Amino acid sequence: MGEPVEAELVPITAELNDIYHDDEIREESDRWIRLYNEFIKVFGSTPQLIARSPGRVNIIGEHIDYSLFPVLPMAIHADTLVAMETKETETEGCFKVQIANLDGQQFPKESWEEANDSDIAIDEKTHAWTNYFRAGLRGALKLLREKNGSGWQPRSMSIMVHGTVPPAGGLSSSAALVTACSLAVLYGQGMKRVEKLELTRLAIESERAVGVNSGGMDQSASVMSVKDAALYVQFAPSLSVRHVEFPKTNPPLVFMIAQSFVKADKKVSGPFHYNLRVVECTLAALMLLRQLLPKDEKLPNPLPQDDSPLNISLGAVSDLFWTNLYSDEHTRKRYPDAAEAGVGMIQRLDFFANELIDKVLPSETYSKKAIADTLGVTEDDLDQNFIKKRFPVPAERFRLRDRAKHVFSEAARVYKFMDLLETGPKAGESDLQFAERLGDLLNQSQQSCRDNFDCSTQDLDLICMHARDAGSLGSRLTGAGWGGATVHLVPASKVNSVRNALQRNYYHDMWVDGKRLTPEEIANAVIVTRPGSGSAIFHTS
Ligand code: NG1
Ligand code: MG
Repeated sequence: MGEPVEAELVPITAELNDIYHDDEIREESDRWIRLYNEFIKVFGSTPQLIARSPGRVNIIGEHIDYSLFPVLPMAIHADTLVAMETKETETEGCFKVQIANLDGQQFPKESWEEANDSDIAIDEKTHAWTNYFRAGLRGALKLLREKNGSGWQPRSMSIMVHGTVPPAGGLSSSAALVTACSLAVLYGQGMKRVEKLELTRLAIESERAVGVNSGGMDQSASVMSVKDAALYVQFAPSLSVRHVEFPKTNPPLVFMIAQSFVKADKKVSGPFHYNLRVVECTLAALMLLRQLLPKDEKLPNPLPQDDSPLNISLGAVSDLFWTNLYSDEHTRKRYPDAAEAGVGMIQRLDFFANELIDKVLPSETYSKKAIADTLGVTEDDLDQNFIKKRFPVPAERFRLRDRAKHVFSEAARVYKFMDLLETGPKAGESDLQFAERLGDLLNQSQQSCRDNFDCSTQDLDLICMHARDAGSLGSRLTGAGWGGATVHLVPASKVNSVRNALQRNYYHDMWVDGKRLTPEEIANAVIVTRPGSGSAIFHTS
């Protein structure tokens, strides 16, 4: 296990092999040169820097980061590049922004002016591609103003973007874009020492401005990953990460990513999917808190006011329960079977998932009224503080029990997965048997995402079934779900068998957006991946 990451700085380099694995450099350097030349063609001058931030695949720990439980993603080599040049402003009191994309036809060029002290406007309704840049720009300017004092004036910026993370593909294209944009603005506007943790926090906040009440996993993986190591991310008591290497096994194990081509565009489906799950997990936490606390103990009042869903989280509630259990005779009496269960973190989480939740949240769904009555607040309080605040969701009923069961069981699986990585194969156990135990955890995660969290689709289930039949040891959706990508733990000797099975059974004769998939798109739909490096600044001059 690597050492915890202190206030490390985003690396500044002029070497592509600091960023990519050797066999990726050829295709990437062609792309970088194309971006550099197109920048000169469109803006008539050369970029001073290229900021880069990758997408990520989540190995295990799905939909638990906003409940403050640790997760295990890894950066992939697909990334967003942001080439930038800053110049003195021409007109006093404001600065100019012009932004283009290497895929000009898909993402049209925009240019506009901003007043020096403007709080960059983002219209969530337009879903403009530049909204992600605006989100990054807003966050970066806020930090720059804090650091430089109020007299500081931003310089005008020319930006050209190019991303290779498939949009709405469950590989965090949004976090890669927001993070790369924030990094480019910070560095381009004069912050020559960018701390990884500071950039990560900024990117997490910025991304919420686009209308998704997201957790912090993607931005953490995008910024803080290092080559050849997965990233163990903890959110409580504060954001911290550890680099995790995989044990060498025989046969060697690889991770494969398979796209479903089902667009999971969270900006559009948020109120019915992602943002609704955040509300359900938050309400489940409140209901648990109310019933796990002694009757006479009041809920935190007023109910938490700040934006993030992290103020009342399932992670915080379970921590509070176990602390109370050991310090409060009254709680121990009410939950006698908890005392002997909750010795280690895994036992505590399994106890919640398998026993406590069914007792405390027995109903399949809860109406707003039932929740309000249990909490001793009005339905309007719930609307104001959680259901309609900032990320409004239209739901009137909430599936609290199953969401909570998923979260606690998934959090336990992350700890189990980490334990396995740390201990390696048991005495007398073959590497393959050991790998099968890792794979089982991934399969259990997929089942819980499907049955308890309801964020899978039949396409994702189909891909996982065919991959397992063809030799994958563990297959699951990765990212928010509802489409997007899947991740598979596969012995190297089975990679072709899995790829062929998916091409034969899933991608064969497939149409996306009215067009048949080309052989190249099918070939790129299933990739072998490995842990890539995080954000970096490429200094061109
Ligand atoms: P995606 O949609 O794959 O980028 C989202 C959230 C994460 C996490 C996962 C589910 C955003 C930006 N990210 O990831 O915080 O909650 O879903 O584990 O919404
Ligand atoms: Mg995303």
